[in-house]
Amino acid sequence: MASLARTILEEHLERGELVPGQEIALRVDQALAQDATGTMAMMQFELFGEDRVRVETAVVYVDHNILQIDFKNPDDHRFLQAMAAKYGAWFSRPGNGICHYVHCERFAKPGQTLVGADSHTTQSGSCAMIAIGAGGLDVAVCMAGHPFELPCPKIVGVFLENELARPWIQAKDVILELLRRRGVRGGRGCIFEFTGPGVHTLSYTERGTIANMIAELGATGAVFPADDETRSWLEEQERLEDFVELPTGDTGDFDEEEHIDLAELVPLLAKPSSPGNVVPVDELVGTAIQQVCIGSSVNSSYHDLALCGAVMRGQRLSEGLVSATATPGSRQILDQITRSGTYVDLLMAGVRMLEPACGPCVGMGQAPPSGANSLRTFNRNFPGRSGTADDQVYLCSPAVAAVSMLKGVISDPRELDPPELPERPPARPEVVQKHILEPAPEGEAGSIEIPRGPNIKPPPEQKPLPDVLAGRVLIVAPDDISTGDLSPDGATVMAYRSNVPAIAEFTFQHRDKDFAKRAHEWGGGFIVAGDNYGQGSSREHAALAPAQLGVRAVIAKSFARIHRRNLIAQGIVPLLFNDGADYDRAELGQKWEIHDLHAIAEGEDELQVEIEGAPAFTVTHDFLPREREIVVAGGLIRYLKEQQPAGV
Ligand code: MIC
Repeated sequence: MASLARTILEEHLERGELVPGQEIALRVDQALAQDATGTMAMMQFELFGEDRVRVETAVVYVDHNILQIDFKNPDDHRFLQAMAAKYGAWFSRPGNGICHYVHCERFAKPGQTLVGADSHTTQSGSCAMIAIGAGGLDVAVCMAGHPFELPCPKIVGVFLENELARPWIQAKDVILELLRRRGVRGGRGCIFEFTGPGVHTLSYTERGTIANMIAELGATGAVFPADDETRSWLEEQERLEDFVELPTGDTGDFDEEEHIDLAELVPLLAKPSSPGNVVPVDELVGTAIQQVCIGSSVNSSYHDLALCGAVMRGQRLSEGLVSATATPGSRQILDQITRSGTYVDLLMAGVRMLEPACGPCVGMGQAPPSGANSLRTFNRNFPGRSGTADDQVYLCSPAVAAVSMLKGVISDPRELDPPELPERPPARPEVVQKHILEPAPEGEAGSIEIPRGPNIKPPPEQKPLPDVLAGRVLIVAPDDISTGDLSPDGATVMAYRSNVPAIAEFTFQHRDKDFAKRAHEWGGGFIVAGDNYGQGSSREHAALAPAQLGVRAVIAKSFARIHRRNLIAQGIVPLLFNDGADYDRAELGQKWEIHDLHAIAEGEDELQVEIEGAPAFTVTHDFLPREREIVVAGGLIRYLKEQQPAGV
């Protein structure tokens, strides 16, 4: 019997064999995009000339760029609303909630595949589906009816034993434990399938927390069983008909195994500034904090907020804090916490109540003071992501956040008596569903005009790849460069997501503010980097922006999954050092030449890099068969155009 993950992969396999590392293509049932990645994705979809999306379900959410400080973001929202109506996608209005959360509520279906233009699309794995984050162009290609290509993942069976010592030990501690063991590179090329007796003790939203943050391990996805808990979740969402029985348990065909005793876990935190920097709470107790933020897609469930509300009931935020915020994951959660009294408990305690959206998690307001410690229940703490360049963000569970908020220092919740939780009011799905707009009927869709504001610029045209690339080294970057380093988070920069020439000016802004200027002066060049280049988000702007500045190759020790593919799709060649020691020879401004790039399509695996005034060295790559052709074509759009001249 095959594992659940393999069963779903098998049922969706359009090309290839399920052998880890080999190229496969999967039929896609569902696609999602959000406003920060969606404008570019939808404009790329337009290039395919399709009248309607060609997946069973496509949803466009507005949840990221929701600060409307000028015309740019609302212009994007208006554009997306019209695009969704015209091309057959559902449109989730701003205020409905965070895409991952709302998707789990309203669309996730056991046994299906979902590809989404957001790295935390993995959250829907909580509903026994294969849910994968991808760049906007890859999602557009799926929406146009093509299968999703990826290297076949390994399946890691995660066996859970016993039960969490609730309320103080939470699902966040499970995923932080995996990050403590494996680090931010430890899940690359893997789908984590959760199984064992302990898995059935986890609530649906606890599973969502774990599936969401599996992205922080660099993983392809996470999958949870379709069991009684899934059935009750779907029943409460008035979608019981979406439930299907699927195989589960130890099927003996996992490529690797992890074993976690839930009863043994302790509260864990990720220190600044990496989700992989995990330590037990004991090591940090007493650390001063100036801000606490509860929420983000990973920890904004009813229970997450209810626990915080119960801890804070009748209390006041510590005076040491500059601010504290709470964000519900969706309008349904907002409705539930309003009815349970949690909203008032938090409000009266001095917590600032934010609307259901990504908010401070992606630097949309609520930046912490300079150099201050900010404690957040979020999924990422890459440097500068909060909006403050020298931020010190710690990631933790809602339990740790609530107790620390009370005390003004990082605290161990186990020192407090568990509070009495309010009764959970039943969910009311119509609260959100009413504001998810249906696409226009096919007959009417053709006449819908698409309004394009002045900041909405078409995707840059892809250019052919020269056989020889010559240029200077623009930066020698360290390990674990995040896509936030490449294309920063926050209200100012993200407002340019629909305008590649404008957003390109911010490339590497937090690390090297002269990068864009240098790239202009030198007419492009090479990026040299260490391991795990491009970790974190799915934003293809982290590839589009350097491409706009004339970068045609990145030479690194290794790449993060989504970003590697975005580079290929957007016409930048991701090359690997054959010998990692050659990284140390790279210097800013050195003149490099790479020859015979076109030979990659003919099967060449090694290329020579000549350095002016120094010995040459070799680089290699890990392209899948079709990727060799995409790279040489100069990007995915050019490749598809060559394949189907009439289509794209
Ligand atoms: C993130 O959490 O990093 C984001 C912001 O949701 C990104 C998407 C984006 O940059 O628009 C992601 O996870 O892919």
